[in-house]
Amino acid sequence: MESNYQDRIPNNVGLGANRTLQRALEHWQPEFLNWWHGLGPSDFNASSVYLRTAISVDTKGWATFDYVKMPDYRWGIFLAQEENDRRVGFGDHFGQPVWQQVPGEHRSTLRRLIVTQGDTEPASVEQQRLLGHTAPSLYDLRNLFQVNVEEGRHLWAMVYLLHAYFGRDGREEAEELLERHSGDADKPRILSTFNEPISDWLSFYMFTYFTDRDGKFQLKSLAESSFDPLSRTCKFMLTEEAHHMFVGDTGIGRVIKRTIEVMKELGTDDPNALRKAGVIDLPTTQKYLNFWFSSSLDLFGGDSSSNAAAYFANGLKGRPDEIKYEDHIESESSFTLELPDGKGGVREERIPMRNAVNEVVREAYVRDCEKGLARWNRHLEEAGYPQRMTLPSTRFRRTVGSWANIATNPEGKPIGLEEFNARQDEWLPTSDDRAYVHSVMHGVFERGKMASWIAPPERGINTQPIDFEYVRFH
Ligand code: BYC
Repeated sequence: MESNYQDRIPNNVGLGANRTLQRALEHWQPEFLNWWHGLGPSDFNASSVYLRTAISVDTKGWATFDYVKMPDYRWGIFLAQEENDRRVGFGDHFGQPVWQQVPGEHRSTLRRLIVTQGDTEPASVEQQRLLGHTAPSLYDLRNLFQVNVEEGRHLWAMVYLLHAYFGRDGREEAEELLERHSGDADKPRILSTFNEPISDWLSFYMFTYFTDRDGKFQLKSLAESSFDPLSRTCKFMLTEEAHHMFVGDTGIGRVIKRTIEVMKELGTDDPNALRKAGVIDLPTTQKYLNFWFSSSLDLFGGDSSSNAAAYFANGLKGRPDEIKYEDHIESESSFTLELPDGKGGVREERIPMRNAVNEVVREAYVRDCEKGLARWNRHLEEAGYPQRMTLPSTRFRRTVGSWANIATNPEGKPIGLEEFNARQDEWLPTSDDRAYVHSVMHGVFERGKMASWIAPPERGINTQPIDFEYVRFH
C-alpha cells in the first residue's frame, strides 16, 4: 500500500478510500492534540527540534530528519508491508491463514490487549512531561522529544486498530486512552510502572532501558499475532523502539562513565565526596536500576497465567521470535517454576508450558537486559575498578506473580519482612537519594555543553556533531 504523507493524517493504509474511518480518526485528531498540549512535554512546543519522522515504511522513508515543532510533527498510521500468504505461527490454529478481520470470539480479548498496549504510550509521555526543563544537554533534550513524539505515534497506531476493527467499542476505548492519566488517583494508567513518576533523568534512562525493553518484548509478542493488522502495526513500531532503548543504554553508560572520571580525579569512591563533586555515586545508580528493573519485570504479568495460555492457544499473542522455538504448539510440554514455599524457602512446580509463556518471555527479557550491564561494567573494568552493576533477582520487589509481596534480598533469598524493611534503604532509592539526584538536575541548553553528572555521547544523531543545535528555542 502506498504512503499518503500529504493527507491530514499521513498513512499507508489507504485511509482516503474509507471516508467513515477517516472522519472518525479526524475527529479524534484534535482530541489527541488537546491532550498533547495539556499533558505532553511542557513549554517546548514552540521550539524547533531536530526530529526523525516516519513518512513511509521503506528504508528511505522511515527516518527523515529535519527541524520540526513538536505539535507540527506528522503523527501517521504506518503498518509494515503485508507478507504474502502469512500463516498462523503458533497455538491451536498453527498453519492456517492469518486473519485480516477480528474473529468474533476473540474480539474482547484482542481489544483488551490493544488497549493495554495503547495505554502505555501516552502514559510514558505524561510521566516524562517535565523532564525537558532539566535536560543535561541539547542532545538529550532532542532525544527526549524524539521518544515522546514516537510514543504519540505508537498511540496513533493502536487507535487506528481500535477505530478500524472494533466499531463503536473501539472508538470509546480510543477516547478513554486520553482520559486515563499516569498517576491519576481516580483514572490511573492500566499497568503499574506507567503510574510511577519519572521526575529525573536517571529515572528516564532507566525507564528507556528497562521499560522500553519490555515494550520491545511485548511488541515482538504481538508482532507474532494471527490478527495480521496488529502484527504489521507492531513490526513497524519496533523499528522506532530501538532508538528509545539506545537512549537508555547510552544514558546509563554516560552517567557511569562520568562518575568513574570523578572517582579517578578524586581518588575515592566515597559517595559523599562524589556527591559533593556533583556526580551520581555508583550505589545510587544501582538502587535506581533495582527499582526500575523490578518494576518492569511486573509488566510481563503472572509467571503462571491462564490469560497467557489462552492468548497462545488462540494465536492472539505469541513469543518473541516464535520461529526460533522448536515446538509451536506446546500442548504437551511443561515448564518448571520456582515458587515461594510459604515457609521462607523455595519449591519447584511443573506447569503447562502455555501457562508459563509470560515467564519464558520474562527470562528472554532478563538475558537481553544483561547485555547493557556487560557494556556498563566494561567501563568499570577498563578503569580498573572492582565494582560492578548487577541485575537483582527476578524475585526481588515484585508486585505481580508468585513472588508478589514476598520479601527477598536482591539475590532472591527469601528474608523476613522485618529484615527487608530494615535493609531496603541499601537496595532501593531513599528520599535522600532522590533529593540528591534531583538537586543535580539543571537544564543545560548551550550547544555541546553537558551537565556535571553525565559524560558526552560518543557521537551525535544522524551523523551530526555532538555540539549540533539539536533544539532551537524561539
Ligand atoms: N500492572 O494473567 P496475568 C510499552 C493485570 S510496554 C497492573 O498475570 P497477563 C512501552 C493483567 O492486565 C509494553 N496490572 O497477566 C514502554 C490482568 O488484568 P485483567 C506494553 C497488571 O494477562 C515504554 C491481570 O493483572 N504492552 O510498550 O498474562 C514506553 C492478571 O494478569 C500487571 C503490553 O503490556 C501490571 N504490571 O499479562 C512506552 C502488551 N501485570 O486483564 C511504551 C499487552 C498484569 O485480568 N498486554 N496485570 O483485567 C498484555 O499482553 C498483558 O496484559 C500483560 C499481562 C503482559 C500486561
